Amino acid sequence: MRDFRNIVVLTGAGISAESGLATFRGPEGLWEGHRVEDVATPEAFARDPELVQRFYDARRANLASVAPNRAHEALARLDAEWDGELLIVTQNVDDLHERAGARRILHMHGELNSAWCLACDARARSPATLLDGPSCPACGKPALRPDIVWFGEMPYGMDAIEAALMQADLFVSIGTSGAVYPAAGFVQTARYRGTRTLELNLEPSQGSIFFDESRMGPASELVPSFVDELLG
Ligand code: BV8
Repeated sequence: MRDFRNIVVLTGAGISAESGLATFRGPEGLWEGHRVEDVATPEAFARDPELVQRFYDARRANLASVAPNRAHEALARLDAEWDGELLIVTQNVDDLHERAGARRILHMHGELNSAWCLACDARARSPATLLDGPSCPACGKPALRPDIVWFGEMPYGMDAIEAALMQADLFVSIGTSGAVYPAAGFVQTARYRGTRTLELNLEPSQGSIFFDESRMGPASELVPSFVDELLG
């Protein structure tokens, strides 16, 4: 574990599960009581903007009541102490990596705490709720949507992610089911380049077979011991 220089970490909803945030693929495929396609698509927003705004307002409000767990804290320690390259690519829209102190983060699916103005394209810290049509801080128009990458929309930072994967000698996937692309394809990009691949997950993901090594268990246990191994 000690002869790596450049690391890419991919995190998913599983790393925030022990902080109390729901993962996506729970029982009967409901997510916070909704089917994903009813709330996380541009079509859903066009069809029923109020339903979608309420859904994200509730998740944004819930952030205040949860805290980072030992897995987020371990990655923040790695970020602080690792003198090689490190990029934490997260599919999560929560702010738990930041609140744990990590810095080298890329939110490829956007963030609950960011709002995107459909009138002027500006992005800014989101007001607590978007339901009552707050005005955009840049242009003043009441045209703010959640700055979240919905299904069918292009994830953020793909060039930076590809560049980091090209340099990486270690790719670690934490708490993701490997169900959503393009994130689920990163392990194959890494493998193709001969990068070592490690999965830390509660159960085998859909891409488990592509990993050199898979460790099963809760992130709050696996991630701290993995970081201890790396930092020697
Ligand atoms: C795009 C924001 C193209 C929403 C999200 C057919 C084949 C291939 C691809 C597609 C296809 N049909 C459609 C597509 C594309 C689609 C896709 O992949 N669909 C899937 C369903 C098949 N992808 C897209 O649309 C993406 N965009 O492709 O654009 C394009 C090209 C050109 C121009 C324009 C566009 C955009 C995808 C992003 C969607 N937005 N999030 C929101 O959060 O509100 S995705 C959503 O799923 C979240 O980001 C989430 O992170 C992500 C993946 O889920 P996971 O994080 O993995 O969570 P999940 O619950 O699934 O799994 C949790 C895991 O944790 C489990 O394995 C569990 O065992 C584990 N776990 C649980 N507890 C713990 C734990 N592990 C450790 N410890 C624990 N305690």
